[in-house]
Amino acid sequence: MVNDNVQMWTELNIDLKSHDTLLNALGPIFQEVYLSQKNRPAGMGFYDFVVGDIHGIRVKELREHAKNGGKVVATYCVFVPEELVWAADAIPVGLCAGTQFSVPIAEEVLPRNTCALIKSSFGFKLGRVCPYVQASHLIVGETTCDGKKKMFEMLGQLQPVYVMEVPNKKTERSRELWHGEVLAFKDVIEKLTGNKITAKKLGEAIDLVNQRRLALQRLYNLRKVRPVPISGKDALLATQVSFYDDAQRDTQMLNALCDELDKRVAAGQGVAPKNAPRILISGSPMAIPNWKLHHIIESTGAVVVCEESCTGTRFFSDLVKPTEHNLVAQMKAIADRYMNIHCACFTPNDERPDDVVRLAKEYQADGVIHYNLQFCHTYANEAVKMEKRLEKEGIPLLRIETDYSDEDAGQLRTRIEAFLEMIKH
Ligand code: BJ8
Repeated sequence: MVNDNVQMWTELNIDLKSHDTLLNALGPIFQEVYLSQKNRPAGMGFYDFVVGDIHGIRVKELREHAKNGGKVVATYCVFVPEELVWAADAIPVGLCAGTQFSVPIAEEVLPRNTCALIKSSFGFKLGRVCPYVQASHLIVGETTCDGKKKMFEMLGQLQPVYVMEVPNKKTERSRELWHGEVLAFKDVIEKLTGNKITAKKLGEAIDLVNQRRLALQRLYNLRKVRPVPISGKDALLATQVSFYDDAQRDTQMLNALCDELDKRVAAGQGVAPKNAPRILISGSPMAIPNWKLHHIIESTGAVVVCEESCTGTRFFSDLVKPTEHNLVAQMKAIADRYMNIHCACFTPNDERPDDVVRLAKEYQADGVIHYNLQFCHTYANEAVKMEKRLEKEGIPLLRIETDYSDEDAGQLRTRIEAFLEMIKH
């Protein structure tokens, strides 16, 4: 199996030496952050297996698909409508970009004062250490922020890239622009795959992705309970894996996990004491293996109960509304659903603070931690508004600005401990 993988990685033009260093570093981190947790649901065994074989079986499945003439489409943002990819019998893969490992590689080309997510993703390609990037036939970018826009231009010199234009406002005109972008994306995918997207195929794809969203909603609803039956770290991992696992299998595994959590809830069994401080995290996405903030928070005795982020509620809260099986209605329903993601790239984006207030109440959060990747100006600016809004609502907020390195871990721990002390009283 290991030799099979090495052969596969070689065929994908992976830098084996560097890749070994990456995988060897992941094992001990996963042991410390995940496997050391007590009282984990048995259903997390699947996710442990997925991480333990992170560049193995799933990449093999993608390769098999490609050998049979299928295409793999890589994405970085939850704005890219994956339904269209599935409907053309291609496989979408959300790329990770959550590790410090690839940041210095990217810094050889990109300005250092760029957000870690952008540097990490570019470094994966430049350093040839990610088999998912290497296995993809097309990378789909978007115009959500300036750093990404410019990075995609450079990425396009190394691999085929297509960029979707995400509008910056939520006006009628912007909605029309976005609808046009979704239609254009359909053409791009049809051309890439040679497959026509029919109403029947699109209907099936909408259902496939909606089912996974419903399973994630179910998981998150279980986190509203006190005591909470699953740690924030485990829930985050399950969400992160949803970005690249097979959607049908992922839905099954999520529902199996939720069945187990239902029993825990019925038995009043939690992963943390009933009175453990409950934290809602709001802000930038946390791509695998970015578990830094959750690990710090949960090792102080608090528990993360919700993430208002694109590796959280923004990923699955809205479904594509069911429509008649005709392409015009389906494409409109898809465009409408994706325009409803309250990313900080929009101006204004007043719905996001509303969401955070609502979620804090629903999840019985004792406090909110606003998580901002350094050099991400859109979220940094929204933090100011968020602070004012939450103050009005009497919800304590701590603003954190960080990157993927561990250099500030001690300082973050001290600040988080002080925040938890404050909200306990
Ligand atoms: S829909 S949040 S996944 S763009 S890369 S904006 S952190 S400076 S990731 Fe995002 Fe789509 Fe919006 Fe969600 Fe800031 Fe970094 Fe830009 Fe980032």
